[in-house]
Amino acid sequence: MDSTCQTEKAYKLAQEHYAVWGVDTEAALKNIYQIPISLPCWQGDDVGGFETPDAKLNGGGIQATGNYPGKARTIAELRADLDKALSLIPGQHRVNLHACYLENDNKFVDRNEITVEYFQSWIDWAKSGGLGLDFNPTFFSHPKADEGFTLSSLDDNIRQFWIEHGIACRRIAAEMGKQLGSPCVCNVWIPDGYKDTPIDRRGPRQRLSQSLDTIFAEKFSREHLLDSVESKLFGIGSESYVVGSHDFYLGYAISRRILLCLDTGHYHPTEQVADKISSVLTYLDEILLHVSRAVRWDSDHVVTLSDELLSLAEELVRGNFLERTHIGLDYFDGSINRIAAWVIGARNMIKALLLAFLQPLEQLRTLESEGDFTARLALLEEYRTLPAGAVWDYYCLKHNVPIGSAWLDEVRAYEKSVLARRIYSDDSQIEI
Ligand code: RNT
Ligand code: ZN
Repeated sequence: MDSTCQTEKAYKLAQEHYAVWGVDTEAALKNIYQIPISLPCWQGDDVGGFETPDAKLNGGGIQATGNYPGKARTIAELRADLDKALSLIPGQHRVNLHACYLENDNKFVDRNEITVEYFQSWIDWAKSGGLGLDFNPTFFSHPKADEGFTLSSLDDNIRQFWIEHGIACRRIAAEMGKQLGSPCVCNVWIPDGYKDTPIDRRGPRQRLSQSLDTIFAEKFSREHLLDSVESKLFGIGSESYVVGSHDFYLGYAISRRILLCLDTGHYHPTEQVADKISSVLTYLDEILLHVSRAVRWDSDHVVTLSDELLSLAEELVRGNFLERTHIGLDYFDGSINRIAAWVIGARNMIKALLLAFLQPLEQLRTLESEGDFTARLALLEEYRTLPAGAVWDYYCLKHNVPIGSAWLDEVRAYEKSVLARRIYSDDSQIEI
């Protein structure tokens, strides 16, 4: 029996198995196909960007570590790498760009002067690949962010510069959404904060609120642009105080009717983003998720199929929140093959959603409303070992992407024929 036949046969058995529990596997597969995942372009080059020939991540309280060979050196390489990754991920997805990934033909243009022209090639590429685009202003890796403050800076000139950047980015994002016929989520994350205990916690937050209001003053159609703000607990060098905290942005997003971005690495280790969703969506129309994996700190490790990821997906499915949630991945690991990093994280996100859709929700809801918590727990635990893998394999087969770990062979082949030929002048990577 060939492998296609085997996959189909295993799926049929799984389908029957799930039907006994009242779960329709076909419906689950249809559902997950509707959910785009936004891939972080910055996983492809360790958050370097292409603003200058030697651009690299600098400051911002975040850090990409690892020196795995093959990092994209140009926008063309980054797109080729993304194309490769996307070909190994079932479904239709999106790419999340940062402003520092502009195409400026080696003529430096500062952040407050960028326009959509510098992103037209990205839009054209996305259009030809049937992809959506999301966007982020870049408030780090810039001399005007070196003091650790941007939109909340005491210095009027610095604040004004970053306000102009925010305004420029929203215009770009709106145009991306317009040209691609799918709203672009433009997410504001700033690194502002203090290493040590501040005297004035209030001033920076007031300035941030005012700066944001100025940035968001221009109105765009929600069919083109969705504004979002992202909080954080702490960063490297902002351990004691972060201006854009969770409480700050929760209040801001609710009062301004914009999206709140919940990054799974930005909370206390025992806090669960899954538990926050039903609270924030009581008051907000939509949210953005930055699905990440924090290991001891906001380390932005590749997303794995962890209990945390599963409960996040379960919450989205159980609460019927998917239509109001934009899912983006946010990590950057330079210590492994970067294309594999995209593929692993995205496939895990989709798998988690599939697992959530394969749960016997009606039955579980009934048990809960009847107060039968014993059966609720028993079923949930029995459910963990049902043959979801066969359903997942069939989904991959149906959407023409490699089944099981076969995708890794393709990444290895690409590594040999493409990545290994990339030579780095600054010796930052080992030549292979
Ligand atoms: C930083 C935030 C932010 C960044 C990206 C690169 O802690 O999570 O979303 O990861 O903008
Ligand atoms: Zn994030």
